[in-house]
Amino acid sequence: MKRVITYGTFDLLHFGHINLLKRAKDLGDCLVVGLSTDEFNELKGKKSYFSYEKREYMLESVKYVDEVVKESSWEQKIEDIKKYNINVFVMGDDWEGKFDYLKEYCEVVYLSRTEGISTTEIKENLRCG
Ligand code: C2G
Repeated sequence: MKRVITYGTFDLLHFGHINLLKRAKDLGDCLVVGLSTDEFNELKGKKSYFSYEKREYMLESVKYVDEVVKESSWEQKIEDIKKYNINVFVMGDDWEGKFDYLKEYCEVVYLSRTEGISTTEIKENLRCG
C-alpha cells in the first residue's frame, strides 16, 4: 500500500488542482491531502475565497483524494510523513527543491504545474469582467 501526500490551499478548485491530484494519486494507492487552514493561509499571505470547511468538502468529493487533513504549519510535514506512513511527497514544481529535506523520510516528487490556470487568474478575470 503506497501512500502519497500533498499540501495546498486548493481555493476555487480548478482543473490545475485536479491534474495535480490525479497524477499524485497515480504515484500510489492512497492520497492524503494536507489542506491549508484559514489561519495558515494568513501565514502564507493568502486569503482564500472559500473557508477551510468548504474547501475540505470540495476536496473530499474528488475521486483521487482518500483523506484530507489540516495543514496548519510549515513544520508539520516530517511529523505527517511518519503519522500517515507516507511513501511519496508530491508538490507542483513551483515548489521545486523547497522540500528536498524530506528525501530523508520519503520519496519527493515535483510535478509540472498546469499552465494557463490559477486561482489568482480566476479572481482577476472575474474582477475585470
Ligand atoms: N497547481 C498546479 N497547477 C496549477 C495550479 C496549482 O499543479 N495551475 C498545484 C500547485 O503546484 C500545488 C497544488 O496545485 O502543488 C495546490 O496549489 P495551491 O493551492 O496554490 O497551494 P500552495 O498555496 O502552493 O500551498 O505547504 C505547501 C503549501 O501549502 C502549498
